Amino acid sequence: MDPSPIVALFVAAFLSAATSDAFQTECYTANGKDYRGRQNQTFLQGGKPCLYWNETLQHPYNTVKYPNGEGGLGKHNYCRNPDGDVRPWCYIADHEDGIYWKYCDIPTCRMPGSLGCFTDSGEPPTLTGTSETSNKLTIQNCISFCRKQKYKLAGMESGYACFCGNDLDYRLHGEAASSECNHVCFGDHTQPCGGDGRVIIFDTRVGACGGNYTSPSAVVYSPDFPDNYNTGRACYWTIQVPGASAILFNFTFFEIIDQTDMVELLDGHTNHVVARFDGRNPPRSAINITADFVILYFYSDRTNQAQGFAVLYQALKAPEPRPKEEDKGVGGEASLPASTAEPSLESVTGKSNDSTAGQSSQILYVITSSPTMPDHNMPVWTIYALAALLTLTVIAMIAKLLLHITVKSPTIPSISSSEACSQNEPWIIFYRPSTISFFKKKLKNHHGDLSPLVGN
Ligand SMILES: *[C@@H]1O[C@H](CO)[C@@H](O)[C@H](O)[C@H]1NC(C)=O
Ligand SMILES: *[C@@H]1O[C@H](CO)[C@@H](O)[C@H](O)[C@H]1NC(C)=O
Ligand SMILES: *[C@@H]1O[C@H](CO)[C@@H](O)[C@H](O)[C@H]1NC(C)=O
Ligand SMILES: *[C@@H]1O[C@H](CO)[C@@H](O)[C@H](O)[C@H]1NC(C)=O
Ligand SMILES: *[C@@H]1O[C@H](CO)[C@@H](O)[C@H](O)[C@H]1NC(C)=O
Ligand SMILES: *[C@@H]1O[C@H](CO)[C@@H](O)[C@H](O)[C@H]1NC(C)=O
Ligand SMILES: [Ca+2]
Repeated sequence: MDPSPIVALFVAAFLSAATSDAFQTECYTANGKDYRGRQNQTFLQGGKPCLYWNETLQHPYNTVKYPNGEGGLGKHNYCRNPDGDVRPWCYIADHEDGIYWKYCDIPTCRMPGSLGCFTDSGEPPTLTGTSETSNKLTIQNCISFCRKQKYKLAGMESGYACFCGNDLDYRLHGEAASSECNHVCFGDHTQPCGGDGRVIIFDTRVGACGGNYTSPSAVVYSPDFPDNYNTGRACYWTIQVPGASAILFNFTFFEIIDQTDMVELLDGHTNHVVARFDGRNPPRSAINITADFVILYFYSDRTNQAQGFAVLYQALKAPEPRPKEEDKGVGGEASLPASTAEPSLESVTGKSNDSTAGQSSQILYVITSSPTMPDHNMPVWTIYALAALLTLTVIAMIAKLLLHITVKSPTIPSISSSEACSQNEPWIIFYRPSTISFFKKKLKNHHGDLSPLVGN
């Protein structure tokens, strides 16, 4: 009479119900930097109207400074996140304490795998499993911590606390507005890590290196998402949907910057590589694979990490055996628009003689034996070029660091003091998330050059 398998089943059912909402979301990143929706006020009902980005010339973010649509800016007044904040925001006409912008609470912007922001009184905690605190907390640090202990849920609070659990009743504690989970993660100031008495909860499958999917649709994230993927990752996910005639893959987020990191889709039965994407060759349309079993493979080398990808897959049911009426002229006519309706679709069969098919045995080797990939087939000149590039990057980074130290240190001494005493508890006192949030607010109003994340 052990109830845990039943509980696990319920959690699984619940989580898959949550991911079926994936088709409604307009965000696949945790901070909504990919939001391109049309909400133009800070709250859907009764929010403050947003200013047009082509009319905010007195502020750092406007279309004169970023004329090429960087960060989604344009001649509109929709909420955007061009500076890597924890969620989309916009400038507003009036101000509070000299702050001329506000976060937007956008119901349609929730990354699949994020279950929302919930209240946590602590008695008992909303997630009752293990917990830890860390001044290097990121969303994925917490998720990995919980995933390693086989929990299904991970929650972050106040920027530095991490809670694990399988508790189904987290919703009973009350859902809060997403804007109440705006504290930055101490380990990454571009991610939201809950609030005071507010826990932001994630499915621990987000950012796992591999997994097995059988539900008709889901979103698979690159390893370590929403952090950058680690070096030397070789991960694979199986997507096997019984009864499916085809599986459609839509890369809703793709950020891989070099050619040596890659994503592949393989026919699960033949292990043929059907599609391969890297920094030079990003996915440009959805991929329709006529198979019920697909393997998604990801590989990263030792340099140039990036945030990775989110891929939404949707299995298409095998068509029911049709009665004869399809042979009549009407049926043929009706099916014509269906085939031309989505010209952006790339239709590939599992038996495609892709030019990269020669490599598939290597991939298969990786999959079936060990998760390390030999990278000895690199010409010597590439190594010299890479070394030169690395040197330049290091110089650039040092220069940038020096610049930052000279510009920033007078304004926020608390950060450097927190580094000094990070071994003990007192850092919590110095390094409040609100300090960082406040610092960010200052940046957005004044010197924009200090927050150069637009367009990256
Ligand atoms: C926001 O957009 C809606 C519809 O797109 C429009 O009717 C409304 O006037 C806009 N509000 C503002 C403040 O621009
Ligand atoms: C900004 O863009 C809007 C929408 O296209 C337009 O109505 C408005 O006149 C523009 N403002 C300026 C200052 O160009
Ligand atoms: C996926 O299935 C394979 C084969 O059944 C198994 O070895 C592997 O551990 C599973 N992976 C996960 C993450 O459950
Ligand atoms: C892929 O997903 C994006 C974002 O949800 C959507 O806008 C786009 O239409 C989808 N593409 C296809 C071909 O389904
Ligand atoms: C994908 O391919 C299958 C089989 O070739 C086809 O039935 C289906 O209509 C295609 N789906 C889309 C969205 O093109
Ligand atoms: C398949 O092979 C044919 C003949 O060798 C070639 O013309 C075609 O481009 C190949 N298709 C792909 C997708 O590589
Ligand atoms: Ca790389």
